[in-house]
Amino acid sequence: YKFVEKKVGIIGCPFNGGQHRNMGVERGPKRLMEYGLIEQLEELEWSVEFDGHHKLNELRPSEDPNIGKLKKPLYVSRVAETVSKAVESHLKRKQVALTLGGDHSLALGTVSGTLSVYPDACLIWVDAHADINTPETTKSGNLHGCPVSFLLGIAGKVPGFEWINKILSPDRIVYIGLRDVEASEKKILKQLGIKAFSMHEVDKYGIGKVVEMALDAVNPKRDLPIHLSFDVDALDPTVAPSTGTPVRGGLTFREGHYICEAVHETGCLVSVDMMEVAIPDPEIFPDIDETQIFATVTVGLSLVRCCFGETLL
Ligand code: EXY
Ligand code: MN
Ligand code: MN
Ligand code: MN
Repeated sequence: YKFVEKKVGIIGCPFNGGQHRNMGVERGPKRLMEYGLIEQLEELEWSVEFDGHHKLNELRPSEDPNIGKLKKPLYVSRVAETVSKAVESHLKRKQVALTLGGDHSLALGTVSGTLSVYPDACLIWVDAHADINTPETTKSGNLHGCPVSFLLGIAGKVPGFEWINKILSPDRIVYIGLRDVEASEKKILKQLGIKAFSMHEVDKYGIGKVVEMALDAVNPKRDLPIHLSFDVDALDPTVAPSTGTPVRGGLTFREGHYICEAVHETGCLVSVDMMEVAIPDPEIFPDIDETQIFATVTVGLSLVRCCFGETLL
């Protein structure tokens, strides 16, 4: 490993404030841990540190009015700042930071934390969505659709978010798996010249070539630290049905795993997010059953294991 020792710090983030569906993304981290994540990483000979799930609901302000369209801006910003410090502290101890979500607004914190320890890190964002709306372009007002714009410094000033000062350059981010990108977001991607491999490119070139091109774009010499932000909704809903915003036509089981295996092989991985695993209440979402939840949690775990060196042979 080029930057870390064989140690991982797990940051459990039961949080749903960046979105409005009541689907239970805040229960993802606990379930991932209950299914044996620590043991699985230890089996791969990692030394694991886990100091319990963060009590993020305690950071919920009593008043949190919308700012423009943005919903729960203060809650999201406080949580992300806390998460950023947690990631930073694990990275400073030469651990890989592994953050379990929770909704993807958490990446405001995880990526900021990574950049504060590794300012030249690059970001691989695996998602059905680009999550690059700005406070001006967002229609939903959900901050899990906006983290990338804040990280790039194109969000403008929003009260509460002043702490975000580590800015990611547009040539250090690459997307894989996109298929539900708003017109406003397409415009931003174009304007900034951001490299993105949608499902169209995955179909055209195959995942092997796409990952190689993605790495060549942001990390040509394979000498920069990598932050991998994996939104489980990048996978096809037949593979990962239990997530807040599923979109048809996604990555297969193997394509998702290939990404994690190839990123692991670079030896550059310093920070991983596994986000948007949802555990819905059967009363509210009767269409999602235990089998689908099981499939989603176990695929999340096996993606993580591949990031930490699990191989097929
Ligand atoms: N683009 C939509 C929005 O801004 O609300 C949908 C975003 C979904 C985000 C999910 C987590 O990746
Ligand atoms: Mn910790
Ligand atoms: Mn996302
Ligand atoms: Mn998504």
